[in-house]
Amino acid sequence: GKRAFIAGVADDNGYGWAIAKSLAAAGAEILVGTWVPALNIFESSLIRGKFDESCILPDGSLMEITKVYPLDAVYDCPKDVPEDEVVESVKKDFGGIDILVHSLANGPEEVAGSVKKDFGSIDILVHSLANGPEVSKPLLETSRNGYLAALSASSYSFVSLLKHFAPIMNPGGASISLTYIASERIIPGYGGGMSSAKAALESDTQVLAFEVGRKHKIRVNTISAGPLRSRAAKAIGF
Ligand code: ZID
Repeated sequence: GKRAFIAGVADDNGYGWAIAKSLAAAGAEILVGTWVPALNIFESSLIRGKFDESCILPDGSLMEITKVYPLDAVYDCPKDVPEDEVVESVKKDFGGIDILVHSLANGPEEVAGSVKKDFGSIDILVHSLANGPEVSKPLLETSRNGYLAALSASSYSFVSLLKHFAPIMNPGGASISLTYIASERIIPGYGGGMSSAKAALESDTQVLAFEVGRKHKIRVNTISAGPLRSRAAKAIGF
C-alpha cells in the first residue's frame, strides 16, 4: 500500500481531514502534520474519541492515523525560530516549557527526518495549510509583515515541505496542495496578501513540477478548492 503525509490537519472540518479519509479509503497509510498551537487539542480529541464518527469510511471501517507529527511550516529548521516569537507563542497557547522544545524542532526538515526514521519513505505528500494574519484587510491596507507572513505560511511552506520530503518519496509518487481562484480573479475579503500567496503557490506548482519531476519522478499539482466551512474559512467569514 501507499503511505501519505498530510500537512495541515488539526480537526475533522478541513480539507486535510477529508483528503486523509479518501486516501485511507483507497488503502493508504495515513501520517499527519499538525500545527503546534493546535496539537494538544487535536491529539486529546483523537484519544477521547471525539472524531470517531468522522473516521467512518465508506466500507464501514475506521480511518486510522498511524502518527501525528508536530509541524510548523513557517520555520524550515530549528535555527530559524526567533527566540522572542517562540516565547510569545508558548505563553499565549500553553504556558509550558515542554512546548518550547516542540516548537524548536518541527520545521519540515525535522519532520521529514522523523518520518524517514520511523517509516523510511512516503508516496504521497499533501499540503493543506494556509495562514494569513491580515486576511481580513484589503491588500492596500496590508502591512509588509502581514504580506510576508501570508506568503511564508501559505506558499513557501509548500516549497520547503517538498524540498525536504522529495528525497524520501518513492519515484512515481505525488504531491498536491490546495489553492483558491482569488489568485486570478478579484475576490473582496480574501486580503492580507492571501490572493498573492495563492498566485505564488500556483506558479510554484509549475516550476516545482518541472524540477521535482525530473529530479525525483514525483508529480506536483494544486487543486483550486470550492467553499468548505473549515476553521480557516470561518476565520475569514466565508
Ligand atoms: P483548515 O483550518 O482545516 O486547515 C488549515 C490548517 O493549516 C490548519 O490545520 C492550521 O492549523 C494549519 N496551519 C496554519 N499555519 C500553519 C503553520 N505555520 N504550520 C503548520 N500548519 C499550519 O482549513 P482549510 O481546510 O480551509 O484549508 C486547507 C487548504 O485549503 C488551505 O490551503 C486553504 O487555503 C485551502 N482552501 C480552502 C478553502 C475553503 O473554503 N475552506 C477555499 C480555497 C482553498 C476557499 O477559501 N469560495 C470561497 C472560499 C474558498 C473557496 C470557494
